[in-house]
Formats: sequence, structure tokens, C-alpha cells
Amino acid sequence: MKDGGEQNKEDYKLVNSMAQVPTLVFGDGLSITQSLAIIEYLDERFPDRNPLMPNDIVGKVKVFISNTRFSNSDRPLTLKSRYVS
Ligand SMILES: N[C@@H](CCC(=O)N[C@@H](CS)C(=O)NCC(=O)O)C(=O)O
Repeated sequence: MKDGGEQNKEDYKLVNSMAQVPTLVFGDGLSITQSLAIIEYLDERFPDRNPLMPNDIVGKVKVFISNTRFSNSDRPLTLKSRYVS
């Protein structure tokens, strides 16, 4: 993405049929849409890095609740501290 609006191009819709960002694209054809799924993937794939999700179940549940609340909005889940009360 660089000029804006690239999410509406046909080649991008092949990896994200909803024409939304973000999408995590791998060289082997795998792609992951939905910010929460991407966050889960990154935490599982890189366990030695600072986690993006809380480690405790209550914290995780709060993120899931917030994600559900915002899932009908036009914003992806990007900053856990912004959405978790
Ligand atoms: N539930 C999706 C929401 C993604 C989303 O809404 N992305 C917006 C940008 S914040 C988008 O790509 N909108 C496309 C457009 O405005 O054309 C997620 O969490 O990834």
C-alpha cells in the first residue's frame, strides 16, 4: 500500500476479498486477514517477542470483547491498550 485505495484493486482482493487492511501475506500463498487473527498468529509464531495479546485469560477475554464490540466499526484492532478498559 502506498498511494491509497490499493485495497480495492483486484489483485489485493485475491488475498482479502473484503478489500480491507490489514492482511498478512506469506510467500507460500498463505494470507491471514482480520487483525485479531494476525495478532494471534504473531504471538504464536514469535513466542520470544513481546506479546501483543495479554498472557492472562481475563486480559484476553477483554480483548475479544472489545474486538467484537468494534467488529462492526471501520477500525481494525491495532492497539490493545486503546480498546481494553
Ligand atoms: N475487522 C477487520 C476490520 C478491518 C478494517 O475495517 N479495515 C479498514 C481500515 S481501518 C479498511 O480496510 N477499510 C477499507 C476501505 O475503507 O476502503 C480487522 O480487524 O482487520
